[in-house]
Amino acid sequence: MSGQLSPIDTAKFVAARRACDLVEDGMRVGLGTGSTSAWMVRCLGEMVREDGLRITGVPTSARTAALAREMGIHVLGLDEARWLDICIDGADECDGELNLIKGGGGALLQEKIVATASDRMVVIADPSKVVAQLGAFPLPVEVVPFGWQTTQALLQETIAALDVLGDRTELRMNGDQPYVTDEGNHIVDLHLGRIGNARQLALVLNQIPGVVENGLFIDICDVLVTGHADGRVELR
Ligand code: ABF
Repeated sequence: MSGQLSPIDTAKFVAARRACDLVEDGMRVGLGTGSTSAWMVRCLGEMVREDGLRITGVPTSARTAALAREMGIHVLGLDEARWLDICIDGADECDGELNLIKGGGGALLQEKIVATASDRMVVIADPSKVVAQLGAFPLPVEVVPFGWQTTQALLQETIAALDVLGDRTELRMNGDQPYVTDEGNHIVDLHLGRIGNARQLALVLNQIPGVVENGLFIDICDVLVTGHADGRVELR
């Protein structure tokens, strides 16, 4: 399969395929969102159809649910599955402590709930996602639609205050036409450049009225599977 793929898609496929080896018969599996996760769903579907793997898939977005069903994976909602054995999902950035920026695909709320409700969270990524410091990728923040531009202004003030606290965050937001999530909330992207203290920022952001969740996944990821265009794969 990797013969026809671009180098970046080969890297994503390799990571996704290796992560599927961590899935055992009978597991309840959180299914991530994004192009790397789509490779994982396809690989799991093949294992279900060809090898008789019996799993229950819990998707993190409507589009992942549709793909999983198309691949022949038995899909349940999180409330029916209640707790998961493993979650496999992509990321936008992953640092040396396996802390993540996620949500570039607009599914961060379901992704964070599913990832946290799993015994093991596995991130699958191409090398471009592995960074020394989080923040180059715009940080998605999910906010309720009511007064979302006011919430955006509160976010701006809060980030500016963090500068005073030596967090060295730079702020540029674009929210003219916010992305609307599966839950009907809005996504505001924080262009921070670099995040000095991701743990502190994750806590502060969710205290702001109107903020539902943010794309910083702190102490949630257990394993990083990095795929390379030459077929190599690394687990950490
Ligand atoms: C989802 O997929 C999001 O949390 C993340 O932003 C995105 C990564 O997409 P891709 O795998 O296409 O790079 O997990």
